[in-house]
Amino acid sequence: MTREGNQHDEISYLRVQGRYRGIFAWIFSTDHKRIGLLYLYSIMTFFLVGATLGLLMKLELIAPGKTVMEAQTYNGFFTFHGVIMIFLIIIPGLPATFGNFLLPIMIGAKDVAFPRLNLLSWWIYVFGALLALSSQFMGDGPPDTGWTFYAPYSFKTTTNMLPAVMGAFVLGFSSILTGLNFIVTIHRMRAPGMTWLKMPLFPWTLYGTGWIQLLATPVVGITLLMVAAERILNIGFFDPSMGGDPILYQHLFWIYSHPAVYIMILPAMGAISEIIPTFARKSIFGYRAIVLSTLAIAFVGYFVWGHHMFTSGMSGTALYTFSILTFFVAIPSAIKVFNWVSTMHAGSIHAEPPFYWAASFIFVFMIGGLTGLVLGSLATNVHVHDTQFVVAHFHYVMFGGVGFAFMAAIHYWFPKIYGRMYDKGMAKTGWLIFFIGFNTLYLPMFYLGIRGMPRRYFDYLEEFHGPNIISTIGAVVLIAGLFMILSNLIVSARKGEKASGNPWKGNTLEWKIPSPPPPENFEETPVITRGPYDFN
Ligand code: HEM
Ligand SMILES: [Cu+2]
Repeated sequence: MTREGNQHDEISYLRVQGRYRGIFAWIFSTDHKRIGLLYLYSIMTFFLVGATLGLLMKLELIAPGKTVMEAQTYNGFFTFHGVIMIFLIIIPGLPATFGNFLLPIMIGAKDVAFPRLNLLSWWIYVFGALLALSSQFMGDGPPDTGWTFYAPYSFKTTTNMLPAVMGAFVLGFSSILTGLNFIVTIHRMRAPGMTWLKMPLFPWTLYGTGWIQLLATPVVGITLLMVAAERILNIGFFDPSMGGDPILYQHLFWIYSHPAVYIMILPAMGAISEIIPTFARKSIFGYRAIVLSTLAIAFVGYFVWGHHMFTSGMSGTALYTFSILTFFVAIPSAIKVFNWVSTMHAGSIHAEPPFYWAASFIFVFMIGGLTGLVLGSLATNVHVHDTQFVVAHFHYVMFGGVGFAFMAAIHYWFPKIYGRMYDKGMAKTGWLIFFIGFNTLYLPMFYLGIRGMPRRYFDYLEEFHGPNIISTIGAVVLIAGLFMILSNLIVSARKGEKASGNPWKGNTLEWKIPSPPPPENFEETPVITRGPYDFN
C-alpha cells in the first residue's frame, strides 16, 4: 500500500509536496497524471476557439460574396484556425494528454523520467499559446498568411506576424521536451520483464513520435526565427532581390511540417491498436508488423516533404523522387489498417462507444489516406493543389484521423482517469451525429476542389454555391454532435456512475490498477511475463 493510504478520490491524485492547494496543486504538480490532464483541459479549451473559427468560416462560405465577415477577417480566421489546430491542438494532442497520463502506467513505472521537465513543458505550452493568442489583439491586425507563414508574404505583410511566429517557435520546445521525456522513460523505466517486444503499441507509437519531435522540431524552430529576423533585420534569407530564395522557406518549413503529421497520426494509430483488440476480445493481428510499420512511418516520413511543393517549380528529378517516396510511406499505414481489420475479423465484437470511434476512424482515415495518394500523384496534384480538395484531405486525416482517435481514446480511458462511466447511449448518439456532420461537411469539399474552387478565399463563383450550402449544414450538425459528446463527458466526470478498475476487460497494465489510479500507480512494481494483448 502507498504511503498516502488507499483513498482514491480527487485528492489522492496530488503527489504534491503538501504545500499546494486548489489550482496550485495542479499547476505546480509534477505528477504525470495531473500534467496529462492539464494538457487535456488546455487543449479542449483552445479547440473550442479553433472550432468556432472553423464554423464561422463555413457560415461565411454558405453563399458567394460577403455573408458574415470581410475578406481580411476571413484571412485572419483561417490563419488563426490553422495555427490553433496545428500548434496548440494536434501537435501536443494525444502524446501530451493520454501519453502523459498513461505511458508510465502502461510500462509499469511510477512516473516519466523527468517529472519537473514535464511540468516545464506544459508551462512553455501555456506561454507559447498566450504569445500566439496575443497576435489577435495587437498591432495592425491578426496575421493573414495562413498557418504555413509562407515567405515572402510573411515578412511583407503589415499584420501582426511576430507574436504568432514566436508563439509557434516557443511551442516547439514544449514538443521537444515531451518527446525527450518519453524516449528516456521508455528506454529506462519499463517494468522487469517488459522487453521491447512485450511493450504495448501505444507506447511504441509514442517512441517513434518522440524521435520526430526531437529531430524535426528544431528545423521549424530555426526557420521561424529566420522569418522573425527577416521582419526585424531585413536580412534577405528568402528575398530574391537580396540574393535570397522564397522556395528555400518552403523546403525548411515542410522538412518539419510533413514529419509533423506523423507526430499527429502515429499516437492516434497507437490508441486504435489498443482499443480494437479489447473490443474484439482478440490478440492484435501482426504485433511485430505494426511495430515495424510504426518505425518505418517515422523514418520514411522524413523524405516526402516535397509533395507539398509540386507546383513550386522544382526539378523533374525532385518531382518524381518525392512522388514515389510518398507512395512508399502509404505502405506501412496500409499494413496497420489491414492488421486492425484482421484483428476484428472473427472476433467477438463488443460495440461500446470507444469501438464506434475506432471503427469509424478506419473509415475516415482511409478516405484521408487514399485522397493523399491523389495528391501524391504529379498529374492530379497539379490540378487540385491549393483547392478545397486539399482542405478536405487534411481535415479527413487530421480531424478525421487524429480527431476520431482522440475521441476513441477519451471514451476508452475516461473510466480509468475519472473512476466514473459516462452515459453510453448519449455517447453513441453523439458519435452518430458527429459522424454524419463530419462527412456532410468535408465530402462536398473534395468535389468543390476538383471543380476548381481555391482554398483561402472568402468568396467564390456562383457554380460552387450548392455544395457549399450542404457543407455548411454539415459543419452545424458536427458542432451539435460535438456539444452532445462533450457535455456527456463533462457531467459524467463528476456525476457519472462509479466505474470498476477494468470496465472494458482490457489486458494492458492500466486496467490492472484501480480507477482513478493511486498516486504511485502501483503498490509493487509489476513483473511482466506475457505480451500485452494475450486474450487467448
Ligand atoms: C471543428 C470543425 C472545423 C471546421 C468547421 C473547419 C473548417 C475549416 C475551413 C472552412 C477552413 C478554411 C478553408 C479555406 O481555405 O478557405 C479550414 C482550414 C484549416 N483547418 Fe479546419 N475546420 C475544423 C476543424 C479543424 C481541425 C480539427 C483541424 C486540425 C487538427 C483543422 C485544421 C485546419 C488547417 C490546418 C487549415 C488550413 C488553414 C490555412 O489555410 O492556413 N481544422 N478549416
Ligand atoms: Cu505532406
